[in-house]
Amino acid sequence: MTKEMLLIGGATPRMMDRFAADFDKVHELSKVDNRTTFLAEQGEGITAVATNGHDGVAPDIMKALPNLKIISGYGVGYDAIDTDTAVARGIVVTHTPNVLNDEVANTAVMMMLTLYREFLRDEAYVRAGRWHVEGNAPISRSPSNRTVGILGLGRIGETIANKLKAFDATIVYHSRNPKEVDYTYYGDLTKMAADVDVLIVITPGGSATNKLVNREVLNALGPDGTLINVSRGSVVDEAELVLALQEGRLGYAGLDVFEAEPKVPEALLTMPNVVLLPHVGSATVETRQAMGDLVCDNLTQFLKDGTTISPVPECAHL
Ligand code: NAP
Ligand code: 8YV
Repeated sequence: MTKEMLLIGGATPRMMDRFAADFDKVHELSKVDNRTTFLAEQGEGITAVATNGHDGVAPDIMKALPNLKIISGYGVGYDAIDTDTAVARGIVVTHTPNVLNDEVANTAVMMMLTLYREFLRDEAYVRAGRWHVEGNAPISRSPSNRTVGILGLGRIGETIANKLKAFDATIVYHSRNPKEVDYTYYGDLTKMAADVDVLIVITPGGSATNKLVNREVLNALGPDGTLINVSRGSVVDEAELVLALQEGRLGYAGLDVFEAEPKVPEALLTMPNVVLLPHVGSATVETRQAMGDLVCDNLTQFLKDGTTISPVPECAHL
């Protein structure tokens, strides 16, 4: 039987070389003219899919691949993949945990530092020649000694907490279950938001966390508070976030993720108190290479002996 895989989204040349070494045929969805015809003609032969956190696997694709055995995801978040259907069909879903902890944590911390020190404002001040004309730029606020609440103290959340020790932060956290750590646990997210300077959101996306950061939480964070979101846009009620910033009920926001990427609410684009990034939390050469290697390693191992290195928890028993 020929080994055929489907690539959804892009892949680096290094990944393409690995796919070519492991499979007889690599179908690239991005190069397909008519998706319906392609799926009808080729669907039966495809046993493996490589995809990313944004595209996942759409229901029509899942349905059109009756012999699918493995979905290898590029990214740790897999909310765009229907794991219930995968488990029911015995399809293993894998993801890329841990290899990106450091990078995503760096992104969260850098956004926090940027917002406190107003480096984007100050950099623009120099470029616009205002230093010459207007003299010294206005001063900013110190990021040191802040109380930081982490919503989702998992692999990345703990890495963020460790990095913030260098800034003498007091760390508190909220998740569904308390962990064996020295940080103070809050069972109530709104209460935690009221007690912190900065709320960093780093839970998974999906229905369980949908709009967890709502109007009440944003109000509790308050006019001096900072919201950083490096998880998924769905975790924050984006319309309420915009309103809170517009009405001065929330002070600052650092956003790497949005509800309907790549769409960013128009109102945010002109706000000086927000930092907006195009979902680049893990986007460095080094980390993306490690993620790509893990995507390929999962496929290679599966082809060899039917096991995988990093299945998502729902598929660990398969
Ligand atoms: P993880 O180790 O599974 O940690 C997730 C944490 O969220 C856990 O502490 C979990 O604790 C908590 N959590 C889950 N559901 C919750 C809920 N309903 N309410 C409150 N807390 C909840 O995951 P990770 O590896 O740190 O990754 C986290 C997420 O970051 C990913 O799923 C992905 O969406 C996002 N991410 C974004 C980027 C980016 O580029 N911006 C990059 C990588 C990852 P409990 O189970 O105890 O609740
Ligand atoms: C990736 C991510 O940018 O790991 C995740 O969950 O969101 C990011 O690392 C994304 O998965 C690639 O599409």
